[in-house]
Amino acid sequence: MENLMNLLKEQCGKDIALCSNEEVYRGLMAMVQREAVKRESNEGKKKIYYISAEFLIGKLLSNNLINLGWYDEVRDGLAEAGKSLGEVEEAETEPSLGNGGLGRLAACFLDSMASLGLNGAGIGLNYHLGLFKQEFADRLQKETPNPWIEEKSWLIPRDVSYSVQFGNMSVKSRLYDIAVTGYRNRTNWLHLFDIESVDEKILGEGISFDKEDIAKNLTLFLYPDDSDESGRKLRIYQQYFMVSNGAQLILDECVKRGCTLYDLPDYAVIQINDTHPSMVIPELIRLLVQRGIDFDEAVEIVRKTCAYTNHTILAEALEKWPIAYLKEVVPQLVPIIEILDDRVRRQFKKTEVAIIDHDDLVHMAHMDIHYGFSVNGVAYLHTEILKNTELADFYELYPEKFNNKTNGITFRRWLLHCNHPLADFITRKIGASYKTDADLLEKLGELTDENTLRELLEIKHQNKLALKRYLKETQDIDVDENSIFDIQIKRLHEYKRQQMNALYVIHKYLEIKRGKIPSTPITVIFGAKAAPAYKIAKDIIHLILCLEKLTYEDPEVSPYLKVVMVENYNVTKAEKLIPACDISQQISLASKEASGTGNMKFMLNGAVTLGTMDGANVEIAELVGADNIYIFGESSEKVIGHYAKGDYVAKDYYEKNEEIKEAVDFIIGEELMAIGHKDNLDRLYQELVGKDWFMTLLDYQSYAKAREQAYADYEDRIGWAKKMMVNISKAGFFSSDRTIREYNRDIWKLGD
Ligand code: 26Q
Repeated sequence: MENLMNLLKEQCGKDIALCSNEEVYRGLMAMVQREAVKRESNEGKKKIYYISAEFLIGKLLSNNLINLGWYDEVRDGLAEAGKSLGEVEEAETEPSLGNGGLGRLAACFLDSMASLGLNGAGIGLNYHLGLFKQEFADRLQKETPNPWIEEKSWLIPRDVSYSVQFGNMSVKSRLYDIAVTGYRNRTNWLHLFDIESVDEKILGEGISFDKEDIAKNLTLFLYPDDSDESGRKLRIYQQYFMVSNGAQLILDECVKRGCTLYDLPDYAVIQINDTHPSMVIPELIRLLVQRGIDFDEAVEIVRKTCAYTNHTILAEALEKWPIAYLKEVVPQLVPIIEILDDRVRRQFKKTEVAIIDHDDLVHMAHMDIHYGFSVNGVAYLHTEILKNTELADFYELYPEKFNNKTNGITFRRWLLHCNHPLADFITRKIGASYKTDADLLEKLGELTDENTLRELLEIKHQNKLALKRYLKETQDIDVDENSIFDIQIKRLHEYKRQQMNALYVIHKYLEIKRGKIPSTPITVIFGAKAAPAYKIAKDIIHLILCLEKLTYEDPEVSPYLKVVMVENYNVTKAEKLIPACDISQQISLASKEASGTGNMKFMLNGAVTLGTMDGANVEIAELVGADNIYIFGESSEKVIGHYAKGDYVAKDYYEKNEEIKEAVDFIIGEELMAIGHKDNLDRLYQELVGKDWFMTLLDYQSYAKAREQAYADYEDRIGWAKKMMVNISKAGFFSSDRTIREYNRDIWKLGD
């Protein structure tokens, strides 16, 4: 006990009781970093490089304390000095180096790689401002910059620098490292590349900036708005900067470990996280040729080194770059891509599998599939859809390359750190071994006695109280801890159908106004950022914020139904929301959500899922059984059929169902018009009735029915606690340790 606190005192240069929370935070950060470096390792011949444009790592202090085994000692020592670790954590800024699921997955994977002792590293970019900060003004989303790098930060500057050549200039990079401590294990590194000339002074109003001035803006933001040409080109600059640095670093490291470059696949495996880093393929070929290797041989070396993960089947997210942009930004890659395309065209007749299409667009995913050795989806259903529908032409050519790796989450952050009461409860009941062997959670399934179930309910209640206090402090919102906490937190996208949740809220509101009172009050919580140029997504946020005001300020309604929209939803907020959730909303249009990972976090923390048969919900349903999940909506096959036939007509559902019509009409009714903006509400109404591309109305009726059933079942508290316990006990499968073991077993093959 004395030891760590003495070190901290030394570090801070005075008694802890006299330090500010910021001083304590910086002292602990320095101690963690020193220890992390001591535990550094780079053993083993072969190394996995996880290259990704996003690493949504969240705050790092507590997670590191847990992984180093220091947490309890530091928390208790601080308490003795009159300090609270929780308050010290507040001093840390959250790096927002990701948009959502894909970036958070990369962060969970780094944690698991280090915790399993794998020789691995992450490679990405050091965005100074990351993703925008969301503020609400006039019930609309407003974007502002989100600086996170302070004078003392988790970034460790290194003496590593590479030169990166673009069409019109060359830049010099600078490497920064963030330690990734393994849980009771060694340290790996997250390598983030940057340039020195980035200049925050080019910021204009909100998050606007001069997109043309690449030397000053290259790593200023997590890829910005790509709704215009200069935004799209900046994205290519960022991607090439990332992969060129990454490829140079990988080759240097491998050569240092004894690689001749001909045997590169024995020294390195590169996991390409979605298509954002796909240019690593032509870049590596270019560098190998530059270092004297014959072109054909270079292609084969790269093919054996690179593996691709697909995270989406949404057409707009599958990157296709105009060759003209590439000629301007990365001219040295274009002849290589043309040869790669030419070879594909000679070998295969189907033009659909070409890399460069007839509109001169370069299909990044096609390049990955032809010139990598593995293609994986991120949940069982998603991989099946890739094989049978989306990438069927490729599956026919290379069945052996396709494999599934169902996503996972790190239990260190998403249970041990975010939900101490539940983690302690589990330890009391089944011992601590589940912390390294998540499958042991199964043992909880045997605990069906009423006392234990009541303990579980009490933990949930305490977590709800904690969230209530947090919402009061941060947004001055009052919620009832005895209400049902019904939560949907994720990026705002039409396919995720926050609008369907909102329509149900309208329906409930109208019922209450007509005198039908819910047995238990309901708090519907949303958290979501919308892409700055995504109009309908922003309209949906507007609708939710209008419903927040409507329910909150109406004394006939607010005791029974409240809508809350959490501002600036991020990892830190997720950590507060998830432990307090009763019902986890996972309601995407079947076939569209590749996996989802929030669904897993909620389940692990004792929420019950209300969801469609989409993404990893399918596997959750299989594991917990029909009694412990609320499934509704049309199947992915039927949905894919509707798209193929083009036979879905939203208006038919609107006209035929009174409940739907009433809720949709309410969007442009006088109550909301008095609160909100006509433009936004009109546009949303038109979209729902006239288009509804993601088929909200198709599933509304079965959604409302399933949700009612969940609310009715909630009344039986012991019955509900049983469902919670089953969910927690079956969550072991979704540990990212399991996922990473599978990646290693089937793709990376690092050996021991
Ligand atoms: C593409 C082109 C231009 C601009 C931006 C993009 C872009 C940016 C981010 C495309 C996709 C993303 C992020 C995708 C993402 O987060 N996908 C999610 O990945 C999770 C981890 O596998 C899954 O659980 C989610 O289902 C999936 O939506």
